Amino acid sequence: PTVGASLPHESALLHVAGRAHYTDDIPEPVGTLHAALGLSPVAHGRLTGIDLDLLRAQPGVVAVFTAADIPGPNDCGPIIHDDPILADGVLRYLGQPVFVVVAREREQARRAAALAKSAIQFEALKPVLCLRDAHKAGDWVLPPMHLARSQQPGDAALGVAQAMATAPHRLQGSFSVGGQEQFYLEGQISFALPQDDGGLHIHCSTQHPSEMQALVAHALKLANHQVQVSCRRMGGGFGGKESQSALFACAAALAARRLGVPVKLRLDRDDDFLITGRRHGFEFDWAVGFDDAGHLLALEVSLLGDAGHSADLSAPVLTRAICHVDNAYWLPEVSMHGYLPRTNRQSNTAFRGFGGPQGALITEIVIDHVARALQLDTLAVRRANWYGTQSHNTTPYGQVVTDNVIEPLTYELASSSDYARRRSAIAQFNATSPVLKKGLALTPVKFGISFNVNHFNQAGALVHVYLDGSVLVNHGGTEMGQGLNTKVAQVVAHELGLPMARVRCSATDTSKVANTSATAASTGADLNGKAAQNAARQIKDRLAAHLAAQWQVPAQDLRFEGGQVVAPDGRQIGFEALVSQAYVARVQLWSDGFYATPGLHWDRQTLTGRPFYYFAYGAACAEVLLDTLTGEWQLARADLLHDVGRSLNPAIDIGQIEGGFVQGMGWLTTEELVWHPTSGKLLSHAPSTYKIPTANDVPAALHTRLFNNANVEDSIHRSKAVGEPPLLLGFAVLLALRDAVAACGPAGAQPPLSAPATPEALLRAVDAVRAP
Ligand code: MTE
Ligand code: LUZ
Ligand code: MOS
Repeated sequence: PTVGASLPHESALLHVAGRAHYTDDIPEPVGTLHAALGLSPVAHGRLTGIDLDLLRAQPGVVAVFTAADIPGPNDCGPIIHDDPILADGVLRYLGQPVFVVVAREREQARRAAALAKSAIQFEALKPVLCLRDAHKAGDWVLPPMHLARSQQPGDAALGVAQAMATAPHRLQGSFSVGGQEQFYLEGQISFALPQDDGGLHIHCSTQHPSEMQALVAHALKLANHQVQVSCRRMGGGFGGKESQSALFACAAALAARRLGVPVKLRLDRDDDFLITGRRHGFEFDWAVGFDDAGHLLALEVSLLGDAGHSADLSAPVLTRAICHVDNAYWLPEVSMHGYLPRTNRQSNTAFRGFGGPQGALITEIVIDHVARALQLDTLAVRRANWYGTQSHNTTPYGQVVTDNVIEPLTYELASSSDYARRRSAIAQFNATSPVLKKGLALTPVKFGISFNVNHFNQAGALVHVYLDGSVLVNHGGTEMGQGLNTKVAQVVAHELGLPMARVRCSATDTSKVANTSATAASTGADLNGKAAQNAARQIKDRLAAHLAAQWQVPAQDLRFEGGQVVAPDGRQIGFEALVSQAYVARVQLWSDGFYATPGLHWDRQTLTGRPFYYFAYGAACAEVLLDTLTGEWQLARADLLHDVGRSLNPAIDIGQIEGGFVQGMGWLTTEELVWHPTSGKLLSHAPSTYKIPTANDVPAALHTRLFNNANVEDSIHRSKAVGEPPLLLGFAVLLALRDAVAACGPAGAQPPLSAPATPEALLRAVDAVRAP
């Protein structure tokens, strides 16, 4: 069988041998020029001029382009058109691209671009660098979002306030969580090649080729059919190449179009940090009302998402944050207020989880407070609040949870991780260990699958069967290491009953499948798998009809398996032989395929509907050992149990789960973004100062298992999306660290610990809970 088998990633051998071609490995035609971007040296200013003569005089420089050279609109914003390609009039953040310099060699272009400080003339303006200040001033990139749900009749917000007022216990607080750099190993890159008829072919490392095509065409006043965008693979995207590959595609395309020669723009890592946005950091204010058992009777949360200077994808990110505040919990009375303050910083964007992790985290933090206040075990309080299966199963946004497995899943993990025994062993250890403290946490995940922008939930595919019986598959999704091409090839191989070696996925290309959605929201295999299956089925049906007529058997009785087509009476023919016959009989041997997720609806005004096709579930149990003298810590053990439905490829899914967990842990512990408080320069703009997890941070004891649970919805082979949900498994590490810090204080101590929980932050929190 191909579907459900742990087959290696389609490019595994190329990856490990260093032979996989990325955009920068495409051979450069003679005459290729190289671009670099000149960046704003201030966080906020009025752009008064650019010393083009200075730049043009630099060695190797061929041309310099500014906003004035863009033939069409100077805009590369994905939804709202507030994102200039090159600064025009206003400098919005330190690092904003202001000009493109093109030179014979990449190094020459970079040296000239580095003169931006002297070449850019401006009048400095006061930058807004504090989220809370921007919020107080009411300066938001998009209008606020409010959602309240109450069990009382009448005004929901009033009902929640009443439930809060009458709750036996109340707590309130603030919490902040930092942003996160995608740190794709392959940086942003675009390579634009002019065509003889005035069109452009762009090789771009992007999760969204169709949008790159549209934005380039728009900026250059071309028709979409004149712009072809291709991407064979990315060295990671993690959301950072969903919208923000556009600026580089547009800049390279502009230069190539104006000069009539191929132009490549490959960013240096520091520039990538300074130019592009990241995961939105959030600031939360919360209040909770609860009873003696820890039931959350009322919850009020305000969410400030750090949008940066423009909207980018912030609206759907904030929407997803609001739609994940419930995480796995029934919140009978809840009110949420979401805001996107504008600051003079990089524009934040998609990152694995897309606001969901931020929204879900705040409720985990609230529950942690409730459990500590009541001196109950945190898992007991979580358990008291799970969504029900028959009742207590409507989300704040009105979707009924029909596939809830959180209780059996966490029960299984609590047993396999020996939670109860380790909980008491840790209490004993902490009682006699003044310096080293242990902490333990088991946290759940429920993650909604589908784009919350309804119409993005569609996909197309193109399947060719050649005369030798080999199959070439193209679909709208992009490969960023997550194994999408492997899964789609498995689906097609399964459908046609062929071994994997007979099926190949080719590069994503706007000239093959049109108007595709970004490969995002974890929907790659759900959408493109179904579209490719649809295409393969049509070919299979035609082949079956052809053979059925010849053999006088019902077409539906023919089975495609093991490279053969077999009739009930035992007659069989090889796939290749059948294909040759069908060709001679003039049967069409290629097909398109299409899929649109059924049953979704969403009202953007009221924030209600059914935004998600289904939910993916998971849980993680983490144990940490904290040195309270240095703030250093170790992840002693982690147990992960995750629901991928009926797995298309367990090996790939486990890779996604472990990778997501470690990436989530990095976000919440070591990855700290620091901007200079007055200049607004991002100071942590390289791996020297920005610390992502390494192989050494993966615990020796890491137990990952798949939860056996077929999707209740008719997803591709009843599998579930796996790309983003496991990132939320990393919560367990932060909550285990809170647990270890709490162990330094008296019973009921509330560690003042936000995220990322760096060693410095841990030491401050330890001091605070120890203080009398
Ligand atoms: N895995 C790898 N190796 N590299 C990536 O860039 N991106 C993640 C996730 N897993 C990513 C990854 C993100 S943000 C998403 S949305 C999904 O993969 C996208 O792919 P899928 O929809 O095919 O799961
Ligand atoms: N919605 C969503 C989106 O839920 N996830 C995404 O990645 C996304 N991207 C663009 C627009 N809406
Ligand atoms: Mo993923 S953040 O949806 O690209």
